Formats: sequence, structure tokens, C-alpha cells
Amino acid sequence: MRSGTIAVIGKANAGKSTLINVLVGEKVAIVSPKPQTTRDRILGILNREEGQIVFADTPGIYRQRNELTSLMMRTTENTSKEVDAILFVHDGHAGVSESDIALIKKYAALGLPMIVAYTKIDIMPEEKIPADVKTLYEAGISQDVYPVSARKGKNLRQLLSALYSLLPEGEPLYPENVVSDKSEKFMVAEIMREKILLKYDKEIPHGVAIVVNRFGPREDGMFEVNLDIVCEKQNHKAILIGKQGKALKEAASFARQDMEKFLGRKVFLTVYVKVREDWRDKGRMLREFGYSGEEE
Ligand SMILES: Nc1nc2c(ncn2[C@@H]2O[C@H](COP(=O)(O)OP(=O)(O)O)[C@@H](O)[C@H]2O)c(=O)[nH]1
Ligand SMILES: [Mg+2]
Repeated sequence: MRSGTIAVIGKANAGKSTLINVLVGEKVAIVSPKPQTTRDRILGILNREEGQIVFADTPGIYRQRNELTSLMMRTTENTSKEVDAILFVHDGHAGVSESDIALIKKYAALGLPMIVAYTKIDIMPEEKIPADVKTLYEAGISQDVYPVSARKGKNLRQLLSALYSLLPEGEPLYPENVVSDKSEKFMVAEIMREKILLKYDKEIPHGVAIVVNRFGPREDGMFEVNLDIVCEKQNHKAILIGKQGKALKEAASFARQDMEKFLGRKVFLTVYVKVREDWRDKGRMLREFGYSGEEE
């Protein structure tokens, strides 16, 4: 049997986390149409007869704007060096640009086994696919390119068998009942952040961190989650809460429903909004909110 770790690399929003979730068959990483959704390296683990694939989801490739984004970029860079193979995820729907080519070449140059998933083919004209694949090939990219759709489950079987063939022979690295290296508490915080990414615009979600204060069963049998939404500015707090608390109530309600699905039990959720100015530029606060840039 084969087993190993595959770094999933690509531009922000390419569809990395969505692809890992469908391949693993469970939600291990949150997804949104906005960049900077994934902040941490997250492992998603797939067990099949052929062996075990440990997918390392990464925050993607960013221009460095503050301490948080440079930490995210560092996480991506470090992950790409510690793995057996690379799955480069390209958003086919966005076309192929010079910068895409440069990026694919940069990771190909690491010399690890690598393939390219050309994803989101469900929302683009089919004729464009062979032309783009040819462009990549003519630019000197010799890695195999797999046109796939994570959303519609297209060509995933072919992609998976190609991924297995990149891995060395060996025993599983993780127990076979584990799907992620992250805790339930981490996922619950991430689910809250996902709903904020989906509900609010512009800088609001990017400036938010979630701190879980209480996470556990209560005496009455309900499962209690008590968390702070930490934002950067007083006016962000007002927007997060909304008129008569309506916006926050909605976001929290969506989050609670997803948490219940994820944990498989009723959740009693309490949410507070707090302001910590410019936390994204302060190393101490980044650590406090769990963004160490180090592996756990
Ligand atoms: N139509 C379509 N949308 C997708 C597909 N994969 C991802 N997306 C969407 O693309 C956006 C970014 O996805 P995400 O997985 O968060 O990207 P990441 O930043 O690379 O992890 C989300 O809105 C996803 O729903 C796909 O196969 N088809
Ligand atoms: Mg992601």
C-alpha cells in the first residue's frame, strides 16, 4: 500500500479546500468565495484500500500585506518543503495567465512529484480546456494536468489514482479513523469564521479572529459553545452586530446549525464581539489567537 503527504498549493480562491473536502469525503476545511479563507495548514486524511493520502491544505499564495498574511505565506512555503508530492490547484475558470505559469513552474522546480488539478470545469465552456492545457504544455510545464470539478465531482477518480501513484510504498502515517489533525474546537471556530466570510463584505471578515472560551457539555446535556468574535475596529463591531443585533443573530444561527451537523448534537451557542485594534499586525496577538505559523 502507498502512503504519504501531499501539499495542496495554488492561488487564493483556486478551490483547494473544496477539493480536499470532497476527496476526503468530510469537511475538514472551511470554504468561501473570498481570499484568505484558509489561514492555517490543515491536514485532511483519506484512507482507502490503495493506502493513505494526507492532504496538507495551505493558505495559498499571497501578496504580503500584514503579519498575518506573511505568516500564512510562510506556512504555505514551509509545507511545500516537507511533503512527498504536490497537488497544484489551478482555477480553470479564471484562465491561464503569465503569473499562473510562473507559479506552477516555481513549485515544479522543487523537484517533487507533482500534478496539476485544473478545477471548476463545471462553470466554463468545455472547448477552453484543451486550449489551456496546451498553453501550459507549450510554456514548458510537463506535469500531467487533470481537468476536474470538485463541486460536480467530475474526474475525481482519475485524479485520485494519479495522486496515489505519486506516493511511496508504506504504512499509514495516521490512524485510519482520523480525518483531520485539527480538533473539533478548532473546526467550530472555523465554522463561525466561514459564516462571517459568507455574510459580511470587504475587510470585515479578514480582520476577524475567533476565540473559543467554552467548549463542552453542560449539566442539562446541551453542548455549550461560547466564543468571541475579535475584530479590529469599533465600527467593524457595529457592522458585525448590525441593527438590533440582526446581522450577528443570523450569522450565529447559520454557524450553530453547521456546528450541530459537524458535532452530531444540539449546540447552545453564545457569541460576543470584541475589539482588539490591529491584531493582524501584532505577533503576540496572532499567537494568542492560535496563528503561530508553527506546527502543533
Ligand atoms: N463552480 C465551482 N466552484 C468551486 C469549485 N471548487 C471551489 N469552488 C468555489 O470557489 C471558491 C473558493 O473555494 P475554496 O475551496 O475556499 O478555495 P481556496 O482558497 O483555494 O481554498 C468557493 O466559493 C468555492 O465554492 C468547483 O469545482 N466548481
Ligand atoms: Mg482554502
